[in-house]
Amino acid sequence: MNIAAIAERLDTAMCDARAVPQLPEPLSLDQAYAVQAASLARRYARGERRVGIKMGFTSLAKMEQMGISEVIWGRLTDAMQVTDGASVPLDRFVHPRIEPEIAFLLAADLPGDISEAQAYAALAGVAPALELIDSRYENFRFSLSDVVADNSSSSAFVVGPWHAPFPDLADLDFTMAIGGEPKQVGSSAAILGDPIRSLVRAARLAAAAGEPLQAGDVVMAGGATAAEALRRGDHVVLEVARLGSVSVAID
Ligand code: OOG
Ligand code: MG
Repeated sequence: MNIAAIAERLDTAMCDARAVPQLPEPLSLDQAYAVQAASLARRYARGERRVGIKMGFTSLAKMEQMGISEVIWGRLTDAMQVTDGASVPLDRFVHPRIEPEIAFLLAADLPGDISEAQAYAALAGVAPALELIDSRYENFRFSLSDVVADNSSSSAFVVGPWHAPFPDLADLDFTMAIGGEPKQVGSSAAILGDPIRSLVRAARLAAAAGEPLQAGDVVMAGGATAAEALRRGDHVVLEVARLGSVSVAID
């Protein structure tokens, strides 16, 4: 199967919310990112706009849950963004999960090689954020190249109120509750020791792919804890110390 055919298969699985088998032949990582780019090109052709990127497997909790220990990234489009506090229909997804994250809003374009201080200096805002991931593969099982080809399970994301950046994001307590019950608790320290490091990595990966991060982009730093499966009727609230909260409901 060629790159375009695999991209079409994964894009159709996403549009129809119907799972497909894992890829029959293992792709190289470069081929997997080429599939991702080709499947995003299909979305852009339908009128969607790239608004940023998401990082994946930036915490041990996520690596252990999915059995993958390499940092990956995916593209975010405007159609994936859900308004804070809104509801999303469950049938838009195959088998969605939710995870607590931090989002960055960029005030400046970023080259590929930046320091943590440069990353902080480029921030327009920081926010608590929820990522709704959804694998297009049966049983949410995949290899590294499978998940990269599938836009790193990107599906939807919710960003809370933007907070003015402050230069110490390394140890903020996270509590993600579903139906009022705390389901995952953790700290921003779980994200590479300090989530700003995820932005440094994001800048490098995006630039290496020929799509450097730009002013106005949103970067999702990656799940700080394991993800939780979503069910119809769930109301999910994430509270992050000093940043406030963000929520979403599943219809
Ligand atoms: C892959 C996406 C990982 C994260 O925050 O670590 C990710 C997956 O778990 O399906 O989004
Ligand atoms: Mg994530």
